[in-house]
Amino acid sequence: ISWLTESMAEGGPVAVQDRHRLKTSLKSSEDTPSFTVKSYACQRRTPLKHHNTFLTEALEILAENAEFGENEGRSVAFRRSASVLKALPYAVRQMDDLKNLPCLGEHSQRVIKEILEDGSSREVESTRQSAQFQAMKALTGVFGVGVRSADRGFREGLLCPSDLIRTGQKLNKAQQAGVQYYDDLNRPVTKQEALAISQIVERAVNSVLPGSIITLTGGFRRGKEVGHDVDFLITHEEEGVEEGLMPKLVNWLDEQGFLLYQKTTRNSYLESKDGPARPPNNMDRFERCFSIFKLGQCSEDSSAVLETGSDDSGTTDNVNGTTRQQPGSSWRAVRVDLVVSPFSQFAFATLGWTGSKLFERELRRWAGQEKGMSLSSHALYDSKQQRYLRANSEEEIFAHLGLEFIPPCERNS
Ligand code: DCT
Ligand code: MG
Repeated sequence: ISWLTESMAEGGPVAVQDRHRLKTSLKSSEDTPSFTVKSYACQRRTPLKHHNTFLTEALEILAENAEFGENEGRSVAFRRSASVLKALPYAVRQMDDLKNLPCLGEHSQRVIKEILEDGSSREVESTRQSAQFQAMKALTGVFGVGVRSADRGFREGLLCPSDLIRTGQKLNKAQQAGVQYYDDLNRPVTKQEALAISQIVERAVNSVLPGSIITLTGGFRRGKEVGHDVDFLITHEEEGVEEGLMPKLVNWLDEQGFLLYQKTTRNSYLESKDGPARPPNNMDRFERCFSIFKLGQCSEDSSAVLETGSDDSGTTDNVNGTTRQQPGSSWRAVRVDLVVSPFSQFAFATLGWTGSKLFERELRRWAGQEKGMSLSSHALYDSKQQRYLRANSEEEIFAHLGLEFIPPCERNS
């Protein structure tokens, strides 16, 4: 579909202002390509840039608001609707364009209809402007503050991160770091910064366990230009030598002055012990380090990124009891997740850590509901055959699941 590739090549998601151009390229609903959309996100190709941003952003506000209210079912329903629209090779202009599409519930359709007819949805706009939504967004934007704590805070009258300090809330170490580096951590991490951090991580890993394999996962592996953090997965072909790697890695990084904060969790996954039962949160069983890196600022006119060593050259400023970095500082704080996986689980870990979150959720749902299998970031268990299915690559996992292989850049559901 050449017009699609053309508009993608021009760069940028197809936003509201591009709708007119798309309208003229597809004059009536008869011109809308007949296009079947599969109902699981893991059966679809979802590019990063698509044609319905004006609708998906609205639906995702409602999804986020449902998450703030801990209404998971409602949140997933809105996310699934948005995801279907992301996979369409055309911009939706009228309700007819939605005929035969899966996953579009009544509520989502009502919101879409209003946006198509009036340009915006009252429910979405009032949500966006509500004090509760804004406070929840600001408070959950603090590293270490989850929906529960944010909600408790809002009920006590807290509206923004500085209120956490002003009212003398008891904060754990993660939350203290979250408040301290709030501005930096809410500024998107660029690909250039992610690559600079990759170089540091490579240097660190290679000096503590030469021959290790390091993969950039998460949004950057899916082709995103920016992210909220940088995710790495580390392994070694010689099964077993990766044990104990994380503490050494963290030590190295810390000694070199790259870590502003870190918390490491041990690998608690044992196939023999855990069995096929899926852990409640499949992400938390690896040896994992949640960290905040201190990264030298990118200079604007060159691709070079200064690496900040142990000399403490960054300037800080104490504001309302929180330490804030001054604009123009020579370094910035960046969230980095490090995960170590045994080589035999590496394909599953790569698939599980590449995302998107919805794509992962749908893969697990597909495995369970359609195949009688249980998928995690560690393993795939076939309940009918009562055995684990081994895999050395993502392609093999898709094949076990009876799915067409979807490359990372098309997992942006
Ligand atoms: N993941 C998941 N389920 C979760 C959390 C994470 O399946 N509840 C997986 C999918 C993505 C990967 O872990 C990394 O998580 P994030 O960094 O939160 O997501 P991201 O896609 O990398 O987004 P961003 O670009 O904002 O970092
Ligand atoms: Mg990420």
